Amino acid sequence: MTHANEGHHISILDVDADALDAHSDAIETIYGAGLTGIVVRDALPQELVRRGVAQLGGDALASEWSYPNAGMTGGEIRVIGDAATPTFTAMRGPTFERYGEGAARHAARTRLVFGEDAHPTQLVQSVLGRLFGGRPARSPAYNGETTWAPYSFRALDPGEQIYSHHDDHFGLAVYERMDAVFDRSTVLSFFFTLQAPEGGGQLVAYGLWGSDPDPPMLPTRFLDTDALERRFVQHVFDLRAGDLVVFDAGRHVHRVTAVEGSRPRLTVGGFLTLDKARTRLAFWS
Ligand SMILES: O=C(O)CCC(=O)C(=O)O
Repeated sequence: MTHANEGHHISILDVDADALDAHSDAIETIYGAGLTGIVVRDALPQELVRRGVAQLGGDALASEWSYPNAGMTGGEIRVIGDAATPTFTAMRGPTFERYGEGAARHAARTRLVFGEDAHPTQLVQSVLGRLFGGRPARSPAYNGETTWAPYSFRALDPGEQIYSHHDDHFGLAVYERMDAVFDRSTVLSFFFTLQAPEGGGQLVAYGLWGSDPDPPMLPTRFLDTDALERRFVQHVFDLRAGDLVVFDAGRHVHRVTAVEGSRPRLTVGGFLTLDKARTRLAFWS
C-alpha cells in the first residue's frame, strides 16, 4: 500500500490580519523555503470584497474579461488583466506589447472594480510590505511609462479548475522586461479571495517541487494529478472571502480543484519576488 507522504515538507502559517506584524519575516522565510505559505485572514476589508464581487459580476466589466485558456477543457479561467505565465492560447506567455497594453489599463480597470475612492493597490503594498519587515513592496518598472500590472482578477466558473502546475516562469520572454536586481530563484504567488465558491475551488499544494526529477506526467505532458494525490504530501487551503494567501508557487506544484455549485470563484492576485539584496519586494501579475 502506498501513502501520500512523498516529497518536501509543507508548513503553512494561519494568522489574523491584526497579527500581521508578528510575522514580518514570513515572506523572506517562504522565499528561503523555510515555510511553504501564509494565510492572512480578513486581510481585505469586507466593504472592498463586497464592491469587488458586485462589480466583477456586473455589466460594466463584462467586456473586460478575457479567456487565456480558451479550448482547454475544464480549465477555462476568465481573467481581467494578463498574467506573465504560459496559457493555453499563448504557451510562451504574453507578448511585450500585449502585456504592456494591459498593464497601462490596470489602474482604470481596478477603479471600475473597487470604485474611485478605494486604494486597493496601496493596501496590497502595505500588507505584502508588512510581511517583509516593512520594506517597500511595489510593482517594478515595465517600460518608460508603466509598471508591471500589480495583479489580475480571476474567475473560475462552475466546473472549471486550474490544473496542477508551478509558477517558475522567469524563462518567458516578457521577463526580459524585469530588472536583473530581482531574485529569480523562486517566485511566490499571492491572492485574495473575493468570493469562495459553494463547493470545490480549493487551492491544493503538493510536496512535489517543479525542480524535482521524474515528476508524474500524463502522456499529454500535463502533470498527473491522480498520482500527485496518491503519492505526495499535500495541503488543502480553506480560503474565505477577504483572506490572503502567499505561498511558494515557484517550487511547489499546486492546483485549484473544480468549482462546484452555481457561483464563480473570484480571486485577485499575482506573483512576487525579492531583490537579491533583500531591500525591496516586487509584485506583478
Ligand atoms: O486562484 C488563483 O487566483 C490562483 C491560484 C494559483 O494557481 C496561484 O496562485 O498560483
